[in-house]
Amino acid sequence: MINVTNIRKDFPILNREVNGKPLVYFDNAATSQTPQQVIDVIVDYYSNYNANIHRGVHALSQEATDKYEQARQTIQKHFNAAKAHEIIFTSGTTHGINLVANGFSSLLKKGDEIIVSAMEHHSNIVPWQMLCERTGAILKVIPMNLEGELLMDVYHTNLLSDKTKLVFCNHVSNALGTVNPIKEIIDAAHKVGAAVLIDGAQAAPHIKADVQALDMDFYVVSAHKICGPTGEGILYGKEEWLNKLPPYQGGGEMIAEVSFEKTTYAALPHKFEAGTPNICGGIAMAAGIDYMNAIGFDAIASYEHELLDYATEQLLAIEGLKIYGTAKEKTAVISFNIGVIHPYDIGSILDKLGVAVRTGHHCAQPIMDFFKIPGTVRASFSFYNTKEEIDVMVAALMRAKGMLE
Ligand code: 7TS
Repeated sequence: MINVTNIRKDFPILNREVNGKPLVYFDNAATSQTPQQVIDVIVDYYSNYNANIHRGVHALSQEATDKYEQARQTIQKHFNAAKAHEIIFTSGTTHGINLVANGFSSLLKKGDEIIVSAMEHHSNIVPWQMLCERTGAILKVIPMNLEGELLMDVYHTNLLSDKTKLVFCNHVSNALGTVNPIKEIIDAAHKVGAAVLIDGAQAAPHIKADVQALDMDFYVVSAHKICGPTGEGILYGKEEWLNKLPPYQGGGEMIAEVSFEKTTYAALPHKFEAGTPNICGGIAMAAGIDYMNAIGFDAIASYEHELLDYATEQLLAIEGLKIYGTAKEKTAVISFNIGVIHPYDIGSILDKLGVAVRTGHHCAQPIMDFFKIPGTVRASFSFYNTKEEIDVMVAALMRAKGMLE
């Protein structure tokens, strides 16, 4: 059970006002807020042991290195990776995807096929298109239905073949909230010998994924959606795949020996961690995960579903409101429009009333094209939100509708 009153005390930002109104923060799918426990970890790092890692013999460097490597282990345990060195620190989901896409440049040839889903964030489309341009590989798309569910029959029957080398799919769609059947996607891809990258950016705030049970080849996550800082994230990769991929960036940290004749690379995970990393970011990412685990992901999921059901019912009572993304399996994300009112106009009025929602195409233009709309208003909930806040949003929407219709 979630004690939301107590939890809200951990988030200083939730006390602030916006345009003279108490903040109602419903843009959690873009970035979650940060609890005091994580802010304290960041302050502690810069106040007490800020130093570069893996290279100094002095005390601060040792301390920072130990905390950074402990953070890797916390993240390893959270996602149940077999080995700590299968966790590569990145600057976020986008970085992780680009790292893998770049690595596959040397493993693909003309005519090989890559499959993506129809409901991807741009960061899980564009790097693969660039990979296709470099290699001559062909991009194929798993279509979806009007509920926002993937047409798995088409995937199994028409798309997968022995030409398929890679499959990419998000675990949860950022624009629709759909939870995709990733185990089925992964198992079928493995039958034809293809590798699978799952984009966990939107799943990580709601679902604790077990990378071994799901048999993932790659999983990518951003810290800033799970109570951690921006500019930080991880790529999980199976050891055998990470060993097969060439390094992404060259520089310090990622080498074993350097000479002008020949350079050899460091072992995992350092092979993919060139340069001074976001040390504090990695430590704070683990602190965010610890914070969420202390509440418990089962409790988080069941409370957020309560919010989702409540908000869905309240919103559908508004005349002319249409929800996009009505899959059976959803996280607490609701994308909607009211009549033909432009989502941006609704978002602007909501902002004046203290309610933060996201408007636009949510970096998922193909989804908007599919529904033939310019964008949506998206309200996304977290475990620190309340039904009272949903009531505030609904009242604000009624006002916006009255003004704009
Ligand atoms: N993949 C998905 C499914 C996402 O939702 C996002 C960010 C990314 C990748 C990229 O993550 P980044 O941390 O590297 O930027 N999604 C959103 C969003 O829905 N609104 O703002 C950012």
